Amino acid sequence: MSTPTLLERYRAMLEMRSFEEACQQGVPTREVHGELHSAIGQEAIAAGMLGSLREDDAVVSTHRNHLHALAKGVDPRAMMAEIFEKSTGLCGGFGGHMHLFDKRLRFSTTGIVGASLPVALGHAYAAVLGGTGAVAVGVTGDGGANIGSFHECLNIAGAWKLPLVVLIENNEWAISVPFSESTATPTLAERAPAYGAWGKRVDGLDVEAVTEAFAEAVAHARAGHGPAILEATCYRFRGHYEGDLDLYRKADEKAQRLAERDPLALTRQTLLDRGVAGEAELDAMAAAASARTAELLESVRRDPSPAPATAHDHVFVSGR
Ligand SMILES: Cc1ncc(C[n+]2csc(CCOP(=O)(O)OP(=O)(O)O)c2C)c(N)n1
Repeated sequence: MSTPTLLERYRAMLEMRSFEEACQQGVPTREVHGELHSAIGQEAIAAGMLGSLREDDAVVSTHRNHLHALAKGVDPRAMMAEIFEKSTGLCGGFGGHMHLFDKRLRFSTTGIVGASLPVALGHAYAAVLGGTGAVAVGVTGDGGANIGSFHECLNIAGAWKLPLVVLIENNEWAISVPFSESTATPTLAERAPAYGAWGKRVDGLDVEAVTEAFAEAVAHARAGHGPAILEATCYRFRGHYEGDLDLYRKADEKAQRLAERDPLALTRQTLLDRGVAGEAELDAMAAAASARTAELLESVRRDPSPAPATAHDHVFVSGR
């Protein structure tokens, strides 16, 4: 990757991390209700999605969804307002962090594990019927890859050569269940031949490697060759949700991963090693990203909550 591009990806990763950190602030203050799932430690995967997708491509994400939305180009202000349950949010503050939808950009999420793939499959089928050349990306975790719908969707996508890209974020844990104890094969990408799919496992901390592999997966699906599975390895830095006591992971495992597997620290080191930028410039970049996000949060906090009279809006039965 050319150095300006790596620097741009690094900037995107800084923005992503500061976005997640800003969202965390709303949990103890009770501005954000329900479980907030942070993707800190997984930024290189979302940043690796940049540059490969068209506006009319669909992305269907999971409960850990903020960074995929940013990668798809969803407006960060409208997203943060939704997460902070404001009427200015993407869904008027009714959805909250697990339900971010942007119809124009074909971005959606689901809190139901394994349910992102059937929705993405529908988008992929619609793209074929409409002859649009669009692809659909279905994101899942390693836990979600063991749900029946994963196999069903990939099988039919393979049989019908649908443009489905399955992006697996393998962060080693599905809440308290380690990947090694729940999965029959050492990797998930090696399942690909069973579905007639393209498959690759990539280091999800290496933004350059992810960028290249994601572009390859998208190109495969867009060319009409059928589905692609990209498994990106990473580590979940935070508890499953903010507030999770996280007693199932050993303290030394977490400490080691945090010290050695931080994608931001690794990318920063690459930029320094290649002489692309110096310490001071990279520090300034990080400070600018934090300042921009702090400003965004401050502005979102001034927005109104949805009016109580609208509580029954947007439901199938009014309840009145
Ligand atoms: C159908 C269903 N079963 C269980 C849950 C509860 N649940 C939420 S997240 C999660 C684990 C998901 O693990 P993984 O797919 O690896 O994603 P990660 O949280 O690691 O990003 C579970 C079991 C759910 N939301 N939906």
